[in-house]
Amino acid sequence: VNRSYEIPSARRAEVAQAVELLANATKVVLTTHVNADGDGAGSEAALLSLLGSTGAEAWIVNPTAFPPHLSFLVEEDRRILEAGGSEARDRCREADLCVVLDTSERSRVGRVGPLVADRPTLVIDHHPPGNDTFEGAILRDTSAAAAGELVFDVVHASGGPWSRSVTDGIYVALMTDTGSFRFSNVTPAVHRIVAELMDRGASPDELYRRVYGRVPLRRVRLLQAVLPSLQVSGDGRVAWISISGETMRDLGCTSDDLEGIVDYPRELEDVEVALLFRELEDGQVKVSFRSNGLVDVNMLARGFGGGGHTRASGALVSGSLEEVQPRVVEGVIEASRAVGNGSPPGEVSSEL
Ligand SMILES: [Mn+2]
Repeated sequence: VNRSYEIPSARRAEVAQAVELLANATKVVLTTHVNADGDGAGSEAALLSLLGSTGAEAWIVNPTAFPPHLSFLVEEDRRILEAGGSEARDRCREADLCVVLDTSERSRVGRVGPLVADRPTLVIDHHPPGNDTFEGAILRDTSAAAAGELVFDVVHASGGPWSRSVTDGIYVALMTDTGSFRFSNVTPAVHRIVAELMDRGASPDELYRRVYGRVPLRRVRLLQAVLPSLQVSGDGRVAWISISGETMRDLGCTSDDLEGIVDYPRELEDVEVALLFRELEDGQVKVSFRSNGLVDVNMLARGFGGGGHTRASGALVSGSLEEVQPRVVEGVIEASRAVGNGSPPGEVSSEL
């Protein structure tokens, strides 16, 4: 049993290369995918702080706004630049290194892509490569729970310094990408890293409260409005809820506010597939499919013109809620009946 953290040998060379690139860089732009999450933003905050300690000038330039509830992780607000502005354009043009975090795809960094097109890049990512991958140095490990786990390796191999932004940024990256340390991507290494971050000052209860403990009232009102729509199939294996466009409008909710709602039907005992129906403004219904492992919901969603992962997928179906819901529910109940006690189609990934 390995009781202390060691950088996995499979990525040691890539970590060393990343450390060297960062140590030699003088002007660095950090970026991540559109709608930065805790992993992208936390990893950026940690690297920004690490770069500050080496004397490099570093900036965060994201395709969409830095999440306001995570800006406490960044030491200096002025380091976060608006991608559409002239300062961002200038910093990207001067950069001798662009670090792309939590994705390796050009298409995922939106309008930042063209700004850094001819700059040397270092990708730090835990997703499989797509077909539009940045060229340049890559620190990639799909077995890492978060990009933040790889950033931890970089700081570890650099010998610190372990500033508040470093410890808290990496902690938030791991906490958010692992569903607060409960998804199947959690490994002993994740907990060893967390132990080290706590030794160096990270406070789980404080960081949890800052990230998750500030729920806007509209979210609870939404839950209140939506839970009465919960229905369960006769055999208990399929459960679903629906949200009308009117409810979303009346409460001033956006799709961000729906995060986690599908867990209410999904976590019911005996449920194999959970569905969330959301009526859109354009005469379509967005259907989210979640599987607890036995049913491949990627295949199910494909049957309705969508797709995704084996355990999480989605489809846009034309028609009203009243038309679409019974049709999809019927198809899913049928498919879930057809599946016996086979082996699970796949593990849940970090970002469903
Ligand atoms: Mn991630």
